[in-house]
Amino acid sequence: MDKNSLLFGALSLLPLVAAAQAGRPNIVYIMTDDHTAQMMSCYDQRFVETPNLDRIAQDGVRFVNSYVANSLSGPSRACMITGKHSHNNGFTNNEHGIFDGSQPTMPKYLRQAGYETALIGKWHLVSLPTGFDHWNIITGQGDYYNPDFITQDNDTVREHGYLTNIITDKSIDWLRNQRDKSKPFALFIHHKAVHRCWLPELKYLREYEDKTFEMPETFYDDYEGRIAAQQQEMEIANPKHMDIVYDTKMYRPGEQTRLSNLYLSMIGRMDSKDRAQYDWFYDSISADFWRRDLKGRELAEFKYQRYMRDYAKTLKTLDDNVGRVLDELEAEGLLDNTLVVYTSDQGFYMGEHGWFDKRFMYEESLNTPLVMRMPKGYGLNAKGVISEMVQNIDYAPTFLDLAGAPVPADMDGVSLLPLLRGEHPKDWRKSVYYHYYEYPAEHSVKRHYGVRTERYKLIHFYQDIDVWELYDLKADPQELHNIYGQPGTEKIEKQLRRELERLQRQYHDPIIEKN
Ligand code: SGN
Ligand code: CA
Repeated sequence: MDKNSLLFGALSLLPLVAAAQAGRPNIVYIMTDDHTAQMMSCYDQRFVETPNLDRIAQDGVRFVNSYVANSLSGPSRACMITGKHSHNNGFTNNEHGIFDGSQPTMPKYLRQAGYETALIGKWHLVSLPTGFDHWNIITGQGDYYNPDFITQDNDTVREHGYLTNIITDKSIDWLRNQRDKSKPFALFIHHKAVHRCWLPELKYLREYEDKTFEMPETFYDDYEGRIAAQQQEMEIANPKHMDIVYDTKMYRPGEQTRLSNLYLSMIGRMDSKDRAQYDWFYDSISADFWRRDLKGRELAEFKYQRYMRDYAKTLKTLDDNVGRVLDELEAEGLLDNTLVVYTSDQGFYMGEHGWFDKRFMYEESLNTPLVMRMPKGYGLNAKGVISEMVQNIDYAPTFLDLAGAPVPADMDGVSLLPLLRGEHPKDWRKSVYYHYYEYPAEHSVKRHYGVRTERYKLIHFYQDIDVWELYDLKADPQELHNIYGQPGTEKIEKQLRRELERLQRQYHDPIIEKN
């Protein structure tokens, strides 16, 4: 064969490759850590602007009833990747879990279906990733400044710069230079941002400094009628929970707190020039803070403002970086053939009930932001708000369905494609199941499971307590009044307990046998 016929042969294949690609949309899944809907302007306008995250929603859909199955990082990630509830994927809590990487997972099924798969950023499942053609993960929770990454050869390499930017650089490099361009791909971009302790990129140190954030109405909640809420350890005001040095950066030489050494080791990773800039910024705020000697509510409100500002700054870099990924997809002509998903591993408390952190089945942390921009040409014509109840166990079935691969019967989640097509199936789920396990542990949130319907929420806290809570979300959206056991609630209690049991049977949660 001469050169010309070789060239002709190659050219004649091109339309086939293009057709194959057109038939198989790509997936870009961006998941952040502890990012909550209150801090995303397409959900809530009170606090910040997130133009790039909102862009996804503007061009696509925004889920307003999007829930996790277990509001904690590792478990949530395991749910996402397996399409199964925690008891079925085996990773129930961060502290004692090791993800069994030999089990079938969504990226493995995608590979079988001919996709190229890549994972970059936070993994947090202890065992090394399986099912990805390419991966590069941060160590454990990772570091914002000069972070360490684990390579596919299991080497740990320190990178230079700010983590959120580095994760994006690596993702863009994979998209541009490393992937096999003859295959559809699924790229998982997992950020550490905006996880505690909210260390901003230096260029945004001054952002939000002039803003005074509105206090949530429930900031001074007294937890009456809610025993588990009384016993948590995640209060902004409590010096043993939110650390004045580590969390709010009010360091001064010689100041020793529970987490001050951890803080110093984290900021100690910075190059000396960067560190000087960082210190210069926080030192003056800190000096002023210590001079004022704040007490009581003044101190609590000072901590709240510092928390909100640092979280918002850290988020700003994240929003920029999501914009970079969208721009890259657009520039490469990939955007219209890609499902772009933006979500978080759970919601978070921004001072509601006086808290930071997550874990509870109450709204702020049960919810997680979820927006999607759909590929064109597959009939995924939904636009705007989707209000059906969805859960993070649905992502795996959705991606498989989109790839044209069968959804395994043992997955607990369901494909969201009908909703993305703009349908409103009559038999769509009317309730979601939740189960949180990490206790005793940091922040002291008791074990609990429960069911949420459109209007009600029933929770059972167990292990070293045995307490039920019931909320009417219509009458009490802030979940301040536990009406369990009150006269007049008998009927709804019975219905919800029945629904809870039905879900536990459907998902084979062994807890039901112990009840
Ligand atoms: C760390 C944080 C906690 C946080 C957990 C779990 N403490 O342990 O505040 O709840 O992670 O978060 S810290 O002192 O190390 O900052 S998760 O999102 O990864 O589940
Ligand atoms: Ca998290």
